[in-house]
Amino acid sequence: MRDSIVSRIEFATALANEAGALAQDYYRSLGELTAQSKGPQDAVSEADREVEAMIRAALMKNFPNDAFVGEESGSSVAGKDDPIWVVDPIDGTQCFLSAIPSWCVSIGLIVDGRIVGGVIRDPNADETFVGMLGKDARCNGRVMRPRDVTDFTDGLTEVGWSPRIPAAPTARLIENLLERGGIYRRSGSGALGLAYVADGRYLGYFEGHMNVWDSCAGAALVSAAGGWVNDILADKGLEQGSLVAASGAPLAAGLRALAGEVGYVL
Ligand code: LIP
Repeated sequence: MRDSIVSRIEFATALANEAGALAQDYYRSLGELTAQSKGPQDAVSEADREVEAMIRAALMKNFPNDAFVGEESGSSVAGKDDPIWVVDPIDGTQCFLSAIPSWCVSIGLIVDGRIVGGVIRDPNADETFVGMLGKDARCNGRVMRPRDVTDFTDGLTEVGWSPRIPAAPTARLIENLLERGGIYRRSGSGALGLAYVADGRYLGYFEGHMNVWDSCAGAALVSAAGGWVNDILADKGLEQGSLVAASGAPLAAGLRALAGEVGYVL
């Protein structure tokens, strides 16, 4: 299976670059898109749907026995042991529709119940992040490493939030982070935030709940880069999403403590 994981990630890398170009075409003509609301702070347009359709068709053509989980088109039926593709065609949709260049294409791969690889494409910055468990994680071919700090005072930490969870615990977590001398940032794309942890640009990332298509590829990048990320597939995470926390390994205890103080158990 390892060879087939390598070939799948290689295929997904080229596909993510193509999908990023298609998304960017839509991004350049935002005025022609029709945005719809799926709920508070949860928008979608034909760009999301068309980019996901393109990714899904290419993956199913080349790997017809694999399963697919997509933000916009749902899940295909998976055999127990089938590889599963987990795709967010445009992560950071709210930013995308607001003409803020903080969004990406995210393609994750699960084999035998484990996240084994992922690709994140940011066409705005012309960066492609690729990670494979047991190999490494790279940004445009450069090997990535998370920061190896043990506290929050020497860099940025992203904290995400969505109306899927109560506001108070996240607000308190941000306050506690600032009290520790940390600096809070919110980009609007959890996938890109996790890629930045893998690349040492962020000290860490925390969000009380993310859907699996938002977090899968980013979790793969952090693990492949040698960082720490919680098990986002535990407790039905594939179906229901999960809390997401990631950092360099030395900061994991600090991030767990920060989450624990506001009631999130990691
Ligand atoms: C987004 C996530 C982000 C979360 C947002 C939204 P989308 O994904 O990346 O972390 O806080 O609510 O879910 O909806 O832009 O694909």
